[in-house]
Amino acid sequence: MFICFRRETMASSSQSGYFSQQEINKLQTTYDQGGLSEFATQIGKKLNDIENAKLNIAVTGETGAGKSTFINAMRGLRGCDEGAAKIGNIETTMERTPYKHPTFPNVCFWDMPGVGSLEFPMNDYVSKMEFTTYDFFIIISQNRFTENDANVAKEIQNLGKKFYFVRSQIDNAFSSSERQGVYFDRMTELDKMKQNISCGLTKAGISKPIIFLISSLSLNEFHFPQLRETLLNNLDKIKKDVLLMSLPNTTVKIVELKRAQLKERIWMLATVSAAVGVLPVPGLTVAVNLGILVAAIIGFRKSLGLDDASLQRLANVTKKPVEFLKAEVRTPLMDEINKEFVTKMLLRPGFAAVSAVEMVLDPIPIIGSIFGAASSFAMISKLLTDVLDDLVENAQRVVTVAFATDPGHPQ
Ligand SMILES: Nc1nc2c(ncn2[C@@H]2O[C@H](COP(=O)(O)OP(=O)(O)O)[C@@H](O)[C@H]2O)c(=O)[nH]1
Ligand SMILES: [Mg+2]
Repeated sequence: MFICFRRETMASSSQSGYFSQQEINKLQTTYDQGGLSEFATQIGKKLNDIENAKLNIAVTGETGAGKSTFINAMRGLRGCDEGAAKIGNIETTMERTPYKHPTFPNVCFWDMPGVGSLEFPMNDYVSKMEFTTYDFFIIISQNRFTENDANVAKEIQNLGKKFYFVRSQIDNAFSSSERQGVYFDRMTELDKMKQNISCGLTKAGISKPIIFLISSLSLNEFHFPQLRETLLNNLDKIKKDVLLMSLPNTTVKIVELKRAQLKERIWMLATVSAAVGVLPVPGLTVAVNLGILVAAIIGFRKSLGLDDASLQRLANVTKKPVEFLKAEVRTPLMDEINKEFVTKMLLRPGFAAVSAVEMVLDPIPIIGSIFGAASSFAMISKLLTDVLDDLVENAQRVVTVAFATDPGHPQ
């Protein structure tokens, strides 16, 4: 059901994390002086900023540490997939290699040669690897972190940038103990190992190192979920948005986070769609920019990993037949989305009856006074909210089946 109205979900969209208080105040002045058109132009600029924001992530560590495997995991790829970083490759290059996200090319992971394999000193490393250009750094090791790792961290620290220590291949450490009949509580053991690493790094001069112990082959185990959460929470609003949308849907929680973030964009999309170059649409009582709506819906679908390529990648990584995942996608929103389709949705019986009581018109204070309840803005907000909720329901089902371990679902 996608044309069912949910009051509580509308209410939660009445926030505006993308704008600072100062920007919100400025928007009021913009509207007072330039009217709706200028106001909508400013909102459109913010949407463009979100769309075009880039995220550059540096991944460094010695050969064999697990850099390539990690870079693939973060992009939902296996080592054998097109565009994947080669696994087990003995580095001969002194260059950094960019690996773009397959769906969101604005997200780029940079595979850097380990410092230990270099002929040039640390200062040169910092400039050759263009340290100033990254949003944050991941320093990977499959074992203890070395003096080189600590030195790299200090350089990053000097630049005032964020870095995270990732001890990879932790599954190997556990399985070899378990094979020898040594069983322990995983979380307690992980804490102990983390404590050890932390002591070592502190001795090497890194205060309060942030450490995660992960397996790049198990995206929901060990510290991988915490790592994702920390990376997201340490970014500013727009970059957080960029990273979040690029994350493979490995948990229901990730899909839920995506919903919350996309919901915050709805009032902005509704503003530009109700105000920028609108033409009357036959049969509709309000004027809307259908092109913007079509693009928004396709964007939602992509962010929620429901496009064919993303479903195929998820099937590959979880070793499930892709048909299995596709069977969970049951919505007309996966058919061709075009202007006719969106018009039909807006013309559904009862759809236009959005009352002022139901509709939250104040994502930022000024919105309520610009648009009335029976406006294009109200209708578009409702439409996009319904669409988003429907797509999220489908994405939730997909992730549940993809990571199900019960015998009814082949592994
Ligand atoms: N079991 C396991 N193996 C891993 C993991 N990460 C990397 N590997 C393996 O470790 C080896 C080196 O990994 P690679 O990503 O090529 O390291 P790089 O040289 O730092 O890029 C390969 O054989 C990988 O399959 C992991 O998290 N778990
Ligand atoms: Mg590699």
